[in-house]
Amino acid sequence: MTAPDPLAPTISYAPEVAAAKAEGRPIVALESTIITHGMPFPGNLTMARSVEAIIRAEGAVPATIAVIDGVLHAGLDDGQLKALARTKGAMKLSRADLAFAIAEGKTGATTVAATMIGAALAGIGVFATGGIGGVHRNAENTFDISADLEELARTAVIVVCAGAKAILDIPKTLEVLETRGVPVVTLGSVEFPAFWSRGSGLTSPLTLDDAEAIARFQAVRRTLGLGGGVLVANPIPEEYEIPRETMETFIARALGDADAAGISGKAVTPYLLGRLFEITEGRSLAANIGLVENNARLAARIAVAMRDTA
Ligand code: PSU
Ligand code: MN
Repeated sequence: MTAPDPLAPTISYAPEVAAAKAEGRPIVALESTIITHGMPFPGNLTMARSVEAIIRAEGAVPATIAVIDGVLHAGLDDGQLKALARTKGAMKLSRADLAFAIAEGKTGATTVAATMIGAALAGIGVFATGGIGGVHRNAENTFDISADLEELARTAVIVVCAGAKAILDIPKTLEVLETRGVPVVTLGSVEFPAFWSRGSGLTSPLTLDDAEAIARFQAVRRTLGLGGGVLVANPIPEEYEIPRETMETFIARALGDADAAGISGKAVTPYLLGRLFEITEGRSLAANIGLVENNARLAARIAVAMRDTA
């Protein structure tokens, strides 16, 4: 037996994901930071299980990406999902530290950026999440711009989200995506959505009306050798929507609290998300779960359609 080659990235596939890969069936990647740092327990576990069930019901296979004790996983069993949902100690992994967690045998949850990397290594072209990281408000002073945006520019994975949270500077986020050549496509609306709200007041750079059109678009991008991802924005279902003006006052409070507490770096996004769940007394959590489920359904349909356009 030779020692494992540290330069060969090894992925541990869940049996269901390995079978889907072997048979060429559609697969949807899911991130794990939303579980460990994006939602409180037990809502995070409810969400993780229900999105997996939705993806299966659409005829695709879910593959939650995470690093557990130094092993990069594509697909977690229910015990692993439960342990991740309860843990307080997981690292939050992006491009900068994904390899560190593997090299050092750590457990870490993958952000949008690191999940895209894991998905691409695993040959998975679609990924569903809630919201992406972006340009933070006051970024002109803090330089706080999520590595998610750079990853969208370099890694060929379609990311389905519900737009960007208004804790971010949404116009600047769209500007950076445009500069980096990342297509932003809103499903069925000319307005870019703002996570809890169906609208942001900003025009979506592009609009498409169904999963098949999104799959075709990425196929043409691939043919042209363009590389990089596509950001698909799927507006929150009306039944879960929280009006923009209502959220804005809550966001202002959360931002003020973050400032007063001196929160910076990687801690900013998780802190703001946690404060908002507290301030809205769970209303934003129900909305968050509803929109992730909606995104999982669309991502599964895109994965099915991509198999047909491949
Ligand atoms: N926005 C959300 N929910 C989340 C996140 C962002 O509405 O859970 C998580 C995602 O994992 C995203 C990460 O990739 O936060 C971005 O963190 P940062 O801003 O530190 O790059
Ligand atoms: Mn940041």
